[in-house]
Amino acid sequence: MITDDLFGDASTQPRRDEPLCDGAVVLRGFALPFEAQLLAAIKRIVAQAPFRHLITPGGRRMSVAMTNTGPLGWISDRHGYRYDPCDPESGQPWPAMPASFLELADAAAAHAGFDGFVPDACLVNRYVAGTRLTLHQDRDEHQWGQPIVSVSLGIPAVFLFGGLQRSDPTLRVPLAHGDVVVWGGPARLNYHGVLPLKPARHPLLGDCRINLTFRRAG
Ligand code: MD3
Ligand code: FE
Repeated sequence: MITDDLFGDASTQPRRDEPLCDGAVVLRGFALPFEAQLLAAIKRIVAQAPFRHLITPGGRRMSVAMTNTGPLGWISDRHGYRYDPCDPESGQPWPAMPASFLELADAAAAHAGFDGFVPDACLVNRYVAGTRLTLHQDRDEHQWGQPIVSVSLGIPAVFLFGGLQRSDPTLRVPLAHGDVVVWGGPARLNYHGVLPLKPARHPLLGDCRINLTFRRAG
């Protein structure tokens, strides 16, 4: 891949694909060419729909701060989890999905063998030191035939990838700035989570990690 040398850190960490299991692949550094556009777009989204800590149906405040972009946004409150076209904080539609987001999600899905991925929801998760995401399944989307594309930006995290039962053993996958994971087919309903983040600093994102999760929800 002749583009490897064009992207700073990527020249010491060449782009490579790491299959995790049947249907899941890590694309190291795949988002780096989109970095500037993604960060500018995230600023615009957050100005319109600020990060907030959602409450779980059990009444707990999530340690991850979230917002959304696209026709549908994932929300949680005391009534349960669901996708909604409007931000409950403002009553307004979620900010429109930026073109750079759609381009990256489509390119990553196609690279992993899923042609024609058109996400209608992008959950934007913000982590700081200590933030974690406990093991869970993503079951709120009806389109289980469509992949999920996840983009990691900022400080590193360790992703936990389990099986179809919560008690199955988990694989630990370190994810760095620019890494993209495409989850499809058989891996779509596997339990997964994120270990508590260690304090760190990233030159562009400071003390946080931002994860974009693209889905077909409607
Ligand atoms: C594997 N987010 O928002 S993204 C989530 O880093 C979520 O913010 C994590 O889990 C994060 O629901 C992980 C990667 C991911 C997303 C969905 C999956 C992995 C997945 C669905 C099935 C299997
Ligand atoms: Fe998830």
